[in-house]
Amino acid sequence: QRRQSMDRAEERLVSMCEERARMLQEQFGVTVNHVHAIAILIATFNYEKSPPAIDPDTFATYTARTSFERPLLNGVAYAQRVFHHEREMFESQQGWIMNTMQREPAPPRDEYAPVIFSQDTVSYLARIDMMSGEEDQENILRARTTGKAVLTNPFRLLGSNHLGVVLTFAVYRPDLPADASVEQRVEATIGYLGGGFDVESLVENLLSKLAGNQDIVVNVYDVTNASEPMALYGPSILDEQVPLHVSMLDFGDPFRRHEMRCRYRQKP
Ligand code: WA2
Repeated sequence: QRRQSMDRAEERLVSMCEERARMLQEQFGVTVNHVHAIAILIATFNYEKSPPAIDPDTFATYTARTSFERPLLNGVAYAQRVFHHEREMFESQQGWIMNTMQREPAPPRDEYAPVIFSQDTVSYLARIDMMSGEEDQENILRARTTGKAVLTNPFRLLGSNHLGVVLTFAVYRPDLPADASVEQRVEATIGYLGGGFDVESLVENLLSKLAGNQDIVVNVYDVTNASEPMALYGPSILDEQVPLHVSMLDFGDPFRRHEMRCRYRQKP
């Protein structure tokens, strides 16, 4: 009798965890796909058209109207690749000076990634050289060599200070061949499109709508380095004795591993 109710409790934990993991992975996937589509939109409409076919207001309007397609993202922004020798010309054409994330004028470097378009929800990214942030810079470099969606380590996002991860796609000149080498990819890179997965508030909101939410504790980790899991979502765990179910998560960056760990709030 006792044995059977234990099995049922375990089964319920497994099914609640798997349901949540599938749902989160699904919402991640649709969000990544839509950001990918905007990257192609920019490559199509903003390359070598003079005047450019997308301006900051058009980008803000389009991204606001399509935000329902990106349910877990705090917003989307486009950073243009600017080389050092182009900086003076760029800044005088834009009529502003690029800043670092610390709100200081960007110090000289080989190249920059100033945000020229942003959704209103992340308007604080405007004019920031995204290469001035460690996590964003790593993403930019990995996005352009791979041509794939890339994610950062968990960190606290600008603006909200919520725990999350940043998604980046490189935007290439449309003449990039499908079988391009790494060198060709880097050379053909014209900018970067991305945004922050606000895991702390948007995943909370997602999970809070599910039945049985009061009964379990959910954590999400980046386990790319299996011996050093990095917390991405959920309360810190004190009681390690409670039975646990682990569901795999695939957020679409093959370089990273994520998992969801679920347990009952109290022993069943
Ligand atoms: N987006 C939102 N919040 C952030 C953030 C970010 N990056 N970085 C820190 N907090 C413009 O990789 C290009 C968006 C990065 C794209």
